[in-house]
Amino acid sequence: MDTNIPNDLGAYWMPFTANRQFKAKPRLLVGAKGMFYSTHDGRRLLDGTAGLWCVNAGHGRAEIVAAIAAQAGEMDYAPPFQMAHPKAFELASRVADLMPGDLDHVFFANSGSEAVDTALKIALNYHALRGQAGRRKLIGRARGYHGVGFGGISVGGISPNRRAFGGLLTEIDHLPHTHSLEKNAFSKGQPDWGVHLADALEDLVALHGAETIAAVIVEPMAGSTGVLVPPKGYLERLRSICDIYGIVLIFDEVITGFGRLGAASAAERFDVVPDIMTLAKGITNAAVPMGAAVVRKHIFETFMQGPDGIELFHGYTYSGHPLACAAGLATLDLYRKDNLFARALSLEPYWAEAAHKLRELPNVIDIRTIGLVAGIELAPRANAPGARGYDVLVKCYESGALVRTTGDIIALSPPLIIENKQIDELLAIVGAAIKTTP
Ligand code: PXG
Repeated sequence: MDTNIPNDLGAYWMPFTANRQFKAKPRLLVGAKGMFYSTHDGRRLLDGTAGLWCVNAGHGRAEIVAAIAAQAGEMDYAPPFQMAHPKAFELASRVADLMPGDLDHVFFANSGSEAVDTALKIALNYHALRGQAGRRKLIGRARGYHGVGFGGISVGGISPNRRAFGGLLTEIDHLPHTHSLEKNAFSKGQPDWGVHLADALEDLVALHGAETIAAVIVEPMAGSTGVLVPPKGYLERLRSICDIYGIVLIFDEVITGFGRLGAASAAERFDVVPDIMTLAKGITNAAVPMGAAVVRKHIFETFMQGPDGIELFHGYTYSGHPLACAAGLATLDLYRKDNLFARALSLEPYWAEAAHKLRELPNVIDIRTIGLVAGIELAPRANAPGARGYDVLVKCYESGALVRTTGDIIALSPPLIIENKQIDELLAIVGAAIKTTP
């Protein structure tokens, strides 16, 4: 008997969910430990997605639980405007230490979406402070996901999001995305083809004029829209074009931050330092919501040289919330103690091998891997895009693994504590689901 299902599912309007489909056949998670969730019907579910790309150190880590509990007892909340508490400074320093180059200053938010809004606003304000208020345009990329704020959906490149609300911000343009099923299917790591796609930024500069462009925002590896790995040389070229034209380069590292690609950041892995970086998810191992925008020294200093008084008219009631900071500090300690970023890197070859073994299965048209991420793309059913992917997701759930699908692309991103035999188990469940899904 499903004793754990609440008797009324009506009031809760579920996010990014087919509410009616779900409520007809609910899938409730009621517990989590290590690599596993437990379900309302008493089953164990191997976590193939680290929650939602966020529980990088695995579930229910005692050190994080203890840190949150202790902080809740000591001081539940402190206002962040004109006041502060010590752990916010400590966590900011620790995060800055982990990030490359002179990404030295950290602004706290509560989610990836807020981190993105923060980054875009900082970029606009930065130019205005330098007497370049004409730089208002924000450039995103097709198939980019930057959360659901008005800024994020506008620079994002997901058509339903943009069509619904994204047109409200008008000073927006987009680069093409970097994936080609013809040119770089079945790549392990960075594909060889596609560096030239960065030159589209030159075209946008020619079209709009550099003096109107504030920032370019990209995910170094696009996650939500199906694991799009940057071609070799692509991020470097974006960096150099931004340098030439004084455009602020923003890396949205909400997914890639904190070990997913085998380094503290994608910026470190790819050796390209953006001007602003957004973080969330793994910053607290998802135990308490938190996001952050990290900025380079020259940007921060521009604000600090402005008129005396409040330098940036921006902030949230819960910026640097004490519980989030406590969770963040305990999380960073765990990442270091367990050496999890290096662990992810060392697992990468085994992970890639295991994922690419599925390439002979029916309907598999691409597999792409990097770090502890795999995207497995299935051919869509005629006239029913996404249906095959959804069926695979449900089948995996029923046979003991949590996976994530976006349309017909299965995205896997397990906690970085995964063992080889669990990699085998995960890919076996996914493989069987693909094989038996018409
Ligand atoms: N930027 C990126 C790159 C993200 O992946 C956000 C911003 C927004 O973060 P918040 O915390 O506001 O949700 C994200 C979020 C998926 C999926 O299915 C991924 C996200 C959110 C929902 C679903 O891959 N990432």
